[in-house]
Parts: sequence; C-alpha cells; structure tokens
Amino acid sequence: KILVIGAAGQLGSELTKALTDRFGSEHVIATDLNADAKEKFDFCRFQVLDIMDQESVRSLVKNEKITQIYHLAAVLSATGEKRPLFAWELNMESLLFVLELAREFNLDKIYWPSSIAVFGPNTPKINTPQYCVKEPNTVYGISKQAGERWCEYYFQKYGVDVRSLRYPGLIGYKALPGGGTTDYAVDIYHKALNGEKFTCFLREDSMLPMMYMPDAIKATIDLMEAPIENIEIRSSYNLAGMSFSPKDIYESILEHHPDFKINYEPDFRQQIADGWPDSIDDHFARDHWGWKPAYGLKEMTKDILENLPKFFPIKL
Ligand code: VAH
Repeated sequence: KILVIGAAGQLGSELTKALTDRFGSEHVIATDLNADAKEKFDFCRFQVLDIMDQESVRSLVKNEKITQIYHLAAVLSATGEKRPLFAWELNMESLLFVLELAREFNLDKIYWPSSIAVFGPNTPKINTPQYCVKEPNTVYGISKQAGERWCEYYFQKYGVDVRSLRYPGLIGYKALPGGGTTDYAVDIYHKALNGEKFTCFLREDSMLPMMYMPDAIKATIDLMEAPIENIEIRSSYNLAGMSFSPKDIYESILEHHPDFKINYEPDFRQQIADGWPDSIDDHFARDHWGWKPAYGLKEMTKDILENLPKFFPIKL
C-alpha cells in the first residue's frame, strides 16, 4: 500500500492519480496538510496529515501496513526564501523522518523528489552533468542537495531503496502555480485563456530546464518500477524534458492567441533563476532505466490550452 505525503501539491495531485490508475484506489492513501484538498481526491482515500506530526505518520504507516512512501511535501524555492529556517526544517526533518520510518518498518521503496535547484551559479550551465560543482544559493536548493546526500547514505548504510529525480521546472494544468520560480510558466496559460495581459517575473531571455507534467509522471513511475539493480545512482538522477525562456513560451501561445500580451518585471526570483542551469544532461537516466521525454514546447502548449479550461473555468 502506497502513502503519498503532500498529495495536493502540483506534482502530488497528478502523481497520486497516476498511482491510483496503476495500482488501484484501494492501494493508495493520499494525504496532505490542507483539509480542503479532500474534494480533489474522489478517486482514492484521502486524509489530512501533517508530515511534521511524526506520531500520526508513524501510526498510519503501521496501522495501514504501508509498503511505499512518496514524500512530496516541501517548501519550494521562492517561498523558501521568504521563510528560510522553516523551509529548511520542513524539507529536511521530514525527509530524515521518512528515511528512518523506511529503515524501522523495512518499507519496500521510498520516492523523494530532488530538483535542478541543487545546482548553483558556478555549475556549468549548458548540458549540466550529473556530477559537477553544486553550490546552491537557495534554502530549497540546499535542502535538496543535503537530502540527496541523506538518500544515498540510507541506501548504502541501511539498504533503504529510496529513489529520486532532479526535476526541472514542472508545468501542469491541474494545479494552480505554487511558490516555485518556474511557476511563471504555469500562470502564463491561465492569463492567456482569461484574455489578460501577463506580467512575467523573469527576464524574457531566462532559459530554464522545464518538463511537461505527463513526462514527469512517466519518469517517476518508470524509475520506481525499474529493477533495483538498474538504479545505479542513489543521490538523484538528472532528468531533462525541454528548455525554454519566457519569450519562447509566450511565442508558443501567440500561435493560438494572437492578441495575448506580455510584459517583463523581474523580481527576486530572477536571481534564483540565474543560478540554475539552462539545460541538463540526463544520459544516465536514459542509459540506466530507459528514460525518454515525449513532450516539447509546442505539444505542451497545445495540450494545456485545450485542457486547462476543464479544470479552471475561464472567467468570461
Ligand atoms: C521551484 N518548481 O521553482 C520548483 C522547481 C526547478 C524548479 O524545483 O522551486
């Protein structure tokens, strides 16, 4: 039985559905801090759970005979910069606790997302390699880098089968933009569909590694289903989908909405984005467990513009 922690987040809301489709609703328990999320989970069991309430998490794992945990709860990059110590405590304490639970209850597998945020300003920016200098300058990035070290430690020392991906910016239409630096690329579609001008908080030429959510979901399931001997990297795998700038995504939308307008007002998130790579080398994921992205920018934009209105009614 799979426990999803942080199921109502941007990744969680789509990954939980994919896990339910694959394993059946009776094998998935979606949990989140936000009680309002219950209405989103009509396809599997949902219950309120605060990952920092360790006794409740432990008794749920024990009583429900949980065998896998997808730990998706975290404070993202932009929000983390507003509350550094809280972000560090939540991101780190929760991971360490989940790794300890895995060891104590001998859980089958753990999934924990890392991010391109582990890379910093002095990391090579083009085709960033799996192994390179990583001096992240956001609390979120520091917590993801430290988290990767702990994942590898628990695998090597205790045999905990914890697996991880360094996601690029994830773009989906089933959840509103969160506290991410890449979330401009989610919000822009809402503005285009509502006939509003879009003010972008990054410069028009800010190139970032990105990925359409269906690709991220496929990569996660492929990674978790791969035979254990194929998973040779126990920190976190580089993963790439596409790279684009605000100008690129704006132009891909213009083809469908010729009157759509954009202006650029970079804020504190520009400095975060400037510390991240432009593109990622993910050859180890391709070689070790057959990763291959399916979506480019044109296909993503077409798919989102078609489907977003089904999830968020357009203000007429
Ligand atoms: C963020 N969406 O912006 C996340 C992600 C690579 C970006 O980690 O914080």
